[in-house]
Amino acid sequence: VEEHRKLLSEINVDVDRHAKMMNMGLESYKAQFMSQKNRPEAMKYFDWFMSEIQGQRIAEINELRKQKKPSVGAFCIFVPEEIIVGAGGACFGLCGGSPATIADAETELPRNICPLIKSAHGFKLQRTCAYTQSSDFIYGETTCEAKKKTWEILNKHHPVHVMNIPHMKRDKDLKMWKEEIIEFKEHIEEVTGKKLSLEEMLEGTRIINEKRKALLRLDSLRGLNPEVMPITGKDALFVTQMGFLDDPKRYTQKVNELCDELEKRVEDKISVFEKDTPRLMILGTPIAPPNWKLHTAVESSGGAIINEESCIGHRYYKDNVDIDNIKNEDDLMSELMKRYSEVDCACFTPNTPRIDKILKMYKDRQADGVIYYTLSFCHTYNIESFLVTEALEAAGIPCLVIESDYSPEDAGQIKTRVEAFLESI
Ligand code: BJ8
Repeated sequence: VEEHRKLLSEINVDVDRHAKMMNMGLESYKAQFMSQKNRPEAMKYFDWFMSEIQGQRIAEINELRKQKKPSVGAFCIFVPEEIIVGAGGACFGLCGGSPATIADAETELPRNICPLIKSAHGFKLQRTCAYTQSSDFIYGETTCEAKKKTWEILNKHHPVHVMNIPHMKRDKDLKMWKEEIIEFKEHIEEVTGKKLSLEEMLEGTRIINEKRKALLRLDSLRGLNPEVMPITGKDALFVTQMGFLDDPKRYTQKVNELCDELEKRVEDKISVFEKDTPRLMILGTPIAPPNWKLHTAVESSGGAIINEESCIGHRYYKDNVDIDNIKNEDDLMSELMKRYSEVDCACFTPNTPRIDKILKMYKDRQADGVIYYTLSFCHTYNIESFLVTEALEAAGIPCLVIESDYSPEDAGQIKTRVEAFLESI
């Protein structure tokens, strides 16, 4: 513990405030997760990871930094993490899910923007996130108005590298996107002072492909068999959230161990939900830790969440990079661009593949309903909900739309609406 405190002050964390924040987070985790019945044994690793989330993992990242490996904090799944991992470095998510930093953020940012951005910005101002403090630079992108303008302010406190992500997917947009990926790679080379080889980047891509495969395996195990649901949605969400912080090789191994156990549970018909529990899909904006409000509301009201169509969810792991026919660096950059352009974020216009995917997911999973979840003031997802719910209605799929921020105040109201929705399906 003393060593951790020493490291935290070396990276300029406000150690006392950080300790208070961590205690609050751990208490909330204990109350919401440890009280669940019949959890898989393999969740013990993830419970341990939670207890070391700003401890051992931070020590590992800073060890890499000492070896001049890159350390990159990101806010979006468009970050080409294959390149960072290929350089032997660490890539981690900084999206904020806590209300505790928002008041500080509002000293620099308007109140009426998305809480995910405000929460993360507040962590930087408070110096209470050891990941932010451990990053050589923060990866930013031009997906939404709130993000791209916040980078200009965040850059006053921490170096930010912005990638220009197009809002359409025409050939000329994709060409520019590929150039941005090349520029990102060059930026990593500048940070490390070392050229990256094709083999290194391919190795990084293999590692991340394996991680995405393991998450897809988890997604199938929890969602595709209506007879047996071997893990709660809340636990599966937490596992997915930790994928944005943990070392990718170790994490992949642990997710696969969890999947082995879940496969056995399916064989033995061990379900954590009663028969006929309504099975819901969540669609929409990312659910960053410690934002577990919706999952807690649904699963304490008699529903089960069987997947998240979100960037902390299916949108993150649904596609892999095809590396079978890569002969040179240019081929790899093209394949990375292809893979990233499959992401169906609401920042794109048009974004119809997202609707087709949702309808297919619903059918494959034989779900009973969906909740379209938008963070307050996220205009792209909020507006796109009209088109998504219209398609759902036409297909006869029950849907509840929830818009919320991180304050605990609407938790009761959300629960009431969820209960009414569950009764109606
Ligand atoms: S690929 S969803 S991670 S941009 S910050 S858009 S919630 S107003 S996070 Fe995102 Fe990349 Fe798209 Fe995924 Fe809305 Fe908030 Fe903006 Fe947000």
